[in-house]
Amino acid sequence: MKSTCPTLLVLLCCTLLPACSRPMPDRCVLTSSTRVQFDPELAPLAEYLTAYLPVTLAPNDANRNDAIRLRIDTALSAEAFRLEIDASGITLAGADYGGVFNGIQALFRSMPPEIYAKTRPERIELADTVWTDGPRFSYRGMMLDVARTWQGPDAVKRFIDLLAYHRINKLHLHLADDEGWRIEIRSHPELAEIGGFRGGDSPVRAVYGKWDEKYGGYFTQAEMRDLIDYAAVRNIEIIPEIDLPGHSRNIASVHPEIRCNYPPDTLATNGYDYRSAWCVAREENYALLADMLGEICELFPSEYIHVGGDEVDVSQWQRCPDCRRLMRQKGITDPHRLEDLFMKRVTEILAAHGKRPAVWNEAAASGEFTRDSRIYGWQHVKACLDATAKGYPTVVMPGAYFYFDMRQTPEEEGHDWAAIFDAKKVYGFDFAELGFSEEQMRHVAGLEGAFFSEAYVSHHPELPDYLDYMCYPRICALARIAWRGNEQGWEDFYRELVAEHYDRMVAMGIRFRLFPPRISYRDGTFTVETDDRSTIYYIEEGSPEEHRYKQPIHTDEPHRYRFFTRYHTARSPYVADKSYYRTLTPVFSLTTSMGESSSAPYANAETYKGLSRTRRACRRQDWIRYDFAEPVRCREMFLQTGNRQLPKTIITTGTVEISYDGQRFEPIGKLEKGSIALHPDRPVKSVRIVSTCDDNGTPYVTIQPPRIKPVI
Ligand code: TNX
Repeated sequence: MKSTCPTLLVLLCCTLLPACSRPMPDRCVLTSSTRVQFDPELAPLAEYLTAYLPVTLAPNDANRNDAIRLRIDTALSAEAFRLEIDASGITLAGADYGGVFNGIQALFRSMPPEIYAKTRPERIELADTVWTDGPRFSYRGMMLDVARTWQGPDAVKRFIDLLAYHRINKLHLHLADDEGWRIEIRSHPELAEIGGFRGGDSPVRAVYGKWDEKYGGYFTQAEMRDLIDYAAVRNIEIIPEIDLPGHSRNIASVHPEIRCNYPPDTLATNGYDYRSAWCVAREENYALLADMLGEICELFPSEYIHVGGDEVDVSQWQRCPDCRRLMRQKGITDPHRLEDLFMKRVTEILAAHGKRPAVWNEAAASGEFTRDSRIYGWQHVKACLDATAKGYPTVVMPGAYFYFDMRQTPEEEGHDWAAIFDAKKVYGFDFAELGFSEEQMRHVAGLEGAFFSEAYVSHHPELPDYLDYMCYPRICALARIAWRGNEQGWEDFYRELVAEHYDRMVAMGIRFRLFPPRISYRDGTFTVETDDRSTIYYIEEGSPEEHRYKQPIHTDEPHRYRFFTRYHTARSPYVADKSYYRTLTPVFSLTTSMGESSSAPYANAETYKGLSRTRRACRRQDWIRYDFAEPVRCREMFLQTGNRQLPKTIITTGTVEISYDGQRFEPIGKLEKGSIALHPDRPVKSVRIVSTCDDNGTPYVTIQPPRIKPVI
């Protein structure tokens, strides 16, 4: 497939081809009198065009010379298109509906970026072009987790629009997980009516986000049907996921009987029930699964239904007398094989509705799983290598390259379990370098990015800032390599991003992330530079006020400055001199009223090497205490409960007391999202966090080492 970038074509035309040096009126010009003609099955696309361009529909008006003509040309390969623009108008032929849609996106890219703002400019003039192109992979996906952070129909439509501009053609919707159930099931309305809301008086506990309030939501089937249609117009297939048999604490809170049959160990954990998996041996479970998956199969037109299969805690099955009996009957000794049995039953349910299963890579680890399935390789590259080697059609999405809930530099927000990476690393994903053979490549269905949303919960879910910042421009890089590959090279793609995609994303209203500015601090002077047309700002410690950076800054207190850039809707992360990040590690001892976990003892935090955990959840009046060997003088002391940047396993509400002599304590503040930043004016001997909540929705409290900034 020949592919040519539009700027290159414009340049080529204008320098080499006489056609383009014709006077202006001879060019293709779109105005409100421009008509769109189309083959009947392309009607939704003609309609789609009218939202962006100043054109009107003209189904039976052939041969007008100012028309846009949308055609099917079956000689092209799947999803490919040929776009021809000249003075006679625009002819766009696609192999199929998707091909024409992809051609429309190519057409948009040869227009001023404002068209994405749907302002329908009055006149658009276009250079002559012949552009033939088609995708590298038939599967170009993005996963959105609406289970952890609920996002309603409007937010998902916006997300779909943005994906469509990038020619992503699959939206994998993570609809059910431990923390939320987001789709109406008519035969069991309680699943969504109860499971769609957590906290407050819901049996679904709050583990993320708000604690004293019941909140959430779910899609009715009518809303979902509307979304499916909306996506289909934009050449996007929605693939639903119900995560089974693990990640099922939500449905187990609504239907506790689906869990394994043994008394849970809830005493030491203040009532927290660990059990999150469906019992494999309980026959009634398959009737419930048949009901709910049956409705999912009827609702979603996708060939594959994603049924999860990741991170199953098999210890629940090992403790269950019924599962143990089943293992003996079947002659299995490895409890992981129970997942094969469960998935086989689920596959039969799907097959009865003409559907195939899609699963996370763990579900196919034994190799027993049906080859009719599609595997989503997420844990690491090796999981993708293994799945393709076994011959499974595989969606490649290892977390270290494609999980956009990962943070992008160490100081930013987000997870870090898979890697810390930005769009450059996404773009650099290279199958050959990573060891995929030609035979394995034949089993690669395509690529997918993912946005898991447990770290989004506290970011005003109603605002797209965090979602956009985490996803863009990483999705631009994903879309490019899924469509074309990365032969163009990073430097060139980066220049294209800045010169073209940035303005497009601004017009789309995306609050995307800019790459950080380059800063240097030498001989008492800060110098800051960018190469992306952005404006540089800085803030000084102790004040939120933003200042324009206009010239180098002279200071002998470099730790007080943080720099960042803005470009319309976009912004970069903060960057600072290394002195800003410097911390002290004074000797201290940690004690709590909740006991010490043997797997994450106090010593982890005391040595500043890791995190500690308590043995149980917190109750009112429980405390955590830090005693420093010597009083500590500092400009800031940050105390944190919970995992870093994740509102989970925290003390949800509490007060903080400080002592300068280790004996007399005085109140100094309240926890916010499990943490507090103190700015003591005297050396500190001890601090104490006191819980004001009964239960924190998780089985323990996590304690981080204190982060103490020196007085400089
Ligand atoms: C792993 S991806 C998970 C999710 C988390 C995600 C966070 C997968 C199949 N399981 O439950 O949300 O990491 O990055």
